[in-house]
Amino acid sequence: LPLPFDLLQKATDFLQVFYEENDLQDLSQRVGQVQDEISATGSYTLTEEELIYGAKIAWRNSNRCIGRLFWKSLKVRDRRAISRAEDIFSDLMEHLDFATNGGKIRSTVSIYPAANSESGEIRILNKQLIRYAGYCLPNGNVVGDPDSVDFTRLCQDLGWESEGTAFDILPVVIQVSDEDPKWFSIPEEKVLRVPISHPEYAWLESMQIQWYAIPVISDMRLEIGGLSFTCAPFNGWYMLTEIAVRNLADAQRYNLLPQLAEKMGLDTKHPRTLWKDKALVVLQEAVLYSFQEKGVAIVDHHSASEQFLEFCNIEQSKGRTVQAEWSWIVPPTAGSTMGVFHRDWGNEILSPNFFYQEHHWQ
Ligand code: HEM
Ligand code: NRG
Repeated sequence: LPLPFDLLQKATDFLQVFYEENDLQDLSQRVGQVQDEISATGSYTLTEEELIYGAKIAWRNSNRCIGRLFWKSLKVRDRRAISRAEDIFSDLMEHLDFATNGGKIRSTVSIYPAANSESGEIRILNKQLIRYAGYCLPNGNVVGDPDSVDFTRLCQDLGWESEGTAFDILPVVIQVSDEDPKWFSIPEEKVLRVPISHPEYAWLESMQIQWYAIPVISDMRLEIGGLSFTCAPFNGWYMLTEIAVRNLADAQRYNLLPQLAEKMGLDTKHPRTLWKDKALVVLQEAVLYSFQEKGVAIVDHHSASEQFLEFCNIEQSKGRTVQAEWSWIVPPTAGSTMGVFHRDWGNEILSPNFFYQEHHWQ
């Protein structure tokens, strides 16, 4: 945790931006108040308005996010009064309902109490609220998501049991300060799943592929005005390539391209037949079609690229310089067909922002 002097500096920097961007008066009065609070208690409390706007700036400042055009419409759930693991879990289920919204996904962040020198910190140990388990078989093969194997083992060590399918939803594991972590199963009705089929290739449905509707990142630290919200899960909607090009296609993830190419009758003996490229396009068509059929929000990478460039134009017109990490912004397929490929940006880390934090279970 920052020293009181650092904290006051960071609080002041944030409040300056908050007051300026919202045309507010009496900044110095508010800074004085925060200074008194820090002197008396070692920390301070953001007003609800400050918290809401701070979370929106954190999204706007996320250098790796291509979805930032919509930063102002982020729904911020102020949940700083909830601190028991059981209560956090049931509130997270409400986050899922609200954000999923039957497929009309609402970008949402839920903010639980800030880390504090007395009460410690609250952590969700999962990378995302909804994610598939991964099981390593004795022969070395993996059932499910290989990226979840270690975390799945942790859940099992805590006493979690499951069916062992390729698409088991992991439990949510919550740790409050130095208590033992507690796990909670997500009721099936909280999880919107999208079965993947293809408008022309009926055989694709028989592969029984699926993905979940909503990515809720649950392991990042939200920093606003020097305060650390170590439990602040957020979601938007998916970009197509995240699911179709990475999660389902990466060799170290679901690795579906060889199976797909086989069904398509492609020659997989030699890379120059471009069988991977062809299978990748079919998988993208299928994921896009399936989400659209189910009425679940998703953005293709070409539209996302245009939206991001619009965000850049708006920011520039407001006198702000966009910071962005090129290698994360440019989508993992068809790169040079998109405007973002032909641009570059500074990559300075501004605050408020979202940061990685140690996974202290590993
Ligand atoms: C990263 C898209 C909403 C914060 C990303 C990535 C994509 C993306 C494609 C790269 C992910 C990867 O390669 O693994 C979108 C879309 C959204 C959206 C389409 C729809 C609204 C949000 C929201 C927030 C956010 C609501 C926070 C309030 C971030 C952050 C990262 C990120 C912090 C970096 C994650 C990391 O470093 O692992 N986003 N995003 N995004 N996004 Fe967004
Ligand atoms: N690539 C990850 C999700 C990372 C964040 N992506 C978003 N965030 N779209 C995956 O599960 O594929 N968001 O807040 O919408």
